[in-house]
Amino acid sequence: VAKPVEVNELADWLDHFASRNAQARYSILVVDDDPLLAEAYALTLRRAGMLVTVVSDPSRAIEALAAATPDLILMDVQMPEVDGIELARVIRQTRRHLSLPIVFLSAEQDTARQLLARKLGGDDFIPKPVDLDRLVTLVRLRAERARSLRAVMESDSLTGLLNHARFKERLALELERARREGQELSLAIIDLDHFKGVNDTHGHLVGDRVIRGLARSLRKHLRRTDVIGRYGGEEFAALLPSTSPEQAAARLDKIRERFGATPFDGAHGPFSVTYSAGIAGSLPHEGPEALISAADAALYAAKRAGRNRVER
Ligand code: GH3
Ligand code: MG
Ligand code: MG
Ligand code: MG
Repeated sequence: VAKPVEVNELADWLDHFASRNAQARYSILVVDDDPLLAEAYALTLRRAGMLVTVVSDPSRAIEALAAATPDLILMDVQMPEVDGIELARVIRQTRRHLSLPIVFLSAEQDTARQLLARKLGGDDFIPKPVDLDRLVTLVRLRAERARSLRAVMESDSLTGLLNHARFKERLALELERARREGQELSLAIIDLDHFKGVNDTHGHLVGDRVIRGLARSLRKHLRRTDVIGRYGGEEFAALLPSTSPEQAAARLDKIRERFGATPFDGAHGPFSVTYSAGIAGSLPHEGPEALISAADAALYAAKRAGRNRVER
């Protein structure tokens, strides 16, 4: 008999993000008017496994940020024409860059200026000349925390999965990638069966626990590269890259069996819940909407055929 689902979900998803972060390559934007220094920092960070973009002309930093959002900006303070502190202030005016860590590299001794730099958007000061070990450690810690924070902000608060908006963004990106690489991609939409009855019988708090239990099951039994979202109330979506609809259906069916055998503590003792799922595979000339519609139609067929099943 399987153990009841535990409730300590926050620790669970923070772990999940941490393990993702452990594998992540942080992308760093280095802004320093001295090209030799900038390259020295870049080399050090690249050796530590990070992806580094160097901008020696600070007026081009905004351009670089428009092209891609890095995990962190490492920036000189004293530069001709553009002042690093002023640049940080401008960067902070963009909503998307509100939580982007900005670390200053500076020989600035004036504590009033240092304070101003923090006030206008800087997160840290690394004194020049820079201790390169310290640079790597600080950049990594800052980038890691910023990523975790962003992941939590973009996730559904009940389950820690991607929220609806973020899932759809990822769907568009992954479809694009699959097309470029000539790979298959499958979408599953998963809906709990007779969930209204679960709430009515056991109450909403128990219902919430079931929703978290399914989130946990999906995370545990899908691959790390699969993308999972809470699509609606008791509805989930999973994106399986490099997976045919047949393979995706087989996988969701195995998870369905396990999940359906998982007991939850109910008002009158243990009970279990089932789900239905619809699967669709991407077609070369169709966009995200067509894929969602096809998976939805398959889900509807699974419901009509009696629930507790996976259709494609
Ligand atoms: P079906 O098998 O056809 O899917 O039946 P169902 O009862 O699951 O479907 P329906 O869409 O009629 O009901 C979904 C229910 O899910 C209604 C709503 O109260 C419940 N629900 C939605 N979001 C949450 C949530 O966050 N927590 C809880 N506890 N219940 C939720
Ligand atoms: Mg300088
Ligand atoms: Mg339902
Ligand atoms: Mg539903």
